[in-house]
Amino acid sequence: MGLEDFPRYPLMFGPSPVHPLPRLTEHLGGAQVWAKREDVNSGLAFGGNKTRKLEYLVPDALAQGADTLVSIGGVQSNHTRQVAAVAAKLGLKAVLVQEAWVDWPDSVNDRVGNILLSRIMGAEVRLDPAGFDIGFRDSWEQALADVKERGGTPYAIPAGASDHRLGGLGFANWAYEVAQQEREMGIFFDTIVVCSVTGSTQAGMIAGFAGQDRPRRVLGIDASARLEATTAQVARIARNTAELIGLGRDLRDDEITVLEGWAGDYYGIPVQSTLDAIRLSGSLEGMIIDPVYEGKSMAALVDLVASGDIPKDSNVLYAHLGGQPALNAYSALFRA
Ligand code: 5PA
Repeated sequence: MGLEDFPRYPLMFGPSPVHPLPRLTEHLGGAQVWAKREDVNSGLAFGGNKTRKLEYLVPDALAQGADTLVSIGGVQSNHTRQVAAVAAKLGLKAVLVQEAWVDWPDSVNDRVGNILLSRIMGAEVRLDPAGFDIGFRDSWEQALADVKERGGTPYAIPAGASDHRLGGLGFANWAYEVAQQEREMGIFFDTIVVCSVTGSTQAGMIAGFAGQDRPRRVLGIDASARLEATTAQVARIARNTAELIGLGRDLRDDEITVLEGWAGDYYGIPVQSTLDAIRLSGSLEGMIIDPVYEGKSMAALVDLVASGDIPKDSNVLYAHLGGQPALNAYSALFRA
């Protein structure tokens, strides 16, 4: 059994673009920095990493005869916005539980950005006061029960489409896509930098790269401020995914690296290094990143390249996973 044995429903334009970041590279004075752009991977409501994951969940949902996708995230969840878009595209309904994952005072937090887009796409949006947690929640079970009670057939998609049997496949495929692009461009990325919260993005990458000949480092950057829970989830999903795609060996612990130091104290609250990274990426490359996820992984990349932890002779690939709509809920941070 290999990855090609799993049906994939196309939701993206094709392989996501890979390009160098020359001005950022020069500024940091170390490794060559490139980006692979999941933020422009699809025409469905700005795409992002969940769109890629959902390519492998959709066939399962359709096979089960589902008519409603049910999922969960924070108020400014990128994931639930992508679920809403995929539901619209397929002619299904979406029920989204939006929890108060971030104690963020912006007065338009529950009106702009991702949640606005989900409403435009016709999703049923349920605000819930529960705080940050990547696990299974009562409110989500309730949403599933409500759909059934109305006579519908729900399809359950956990937070970030991660803790799902098929959750790691999208980014296992990303790893194959990278290898193909490397062959075409004549380059090898020895280091990948990727933001981790619910885990299946990094986990899928690890499982996909593990079957390739040349080893490389996949550095997960925790943005949840709960390193242990994130690392455990990445490890579990990576191992499940490796088994599913027939890797034929167990993953070693040293293949699973999640680093802390850039999340600050709370999920969803940017710290100074996050804001600096957002401005740096925007002003040097015109590449927009968000304050919840990508700003934190970019802050890590900046430090790791500048310190030489990612050595000068390295080619590093920054996985841009999307997430820009949330910036609208953080406008106060950029007035000056
Ligand atoms: C998210 C997740 P994983 O959850 O797969 O580890 O990915 C982290 C991540 N970058 C990185 C962006 C832009 C993301 O949106 N977002 C979640 C959401 O609800 O949007 C699942 C948390």
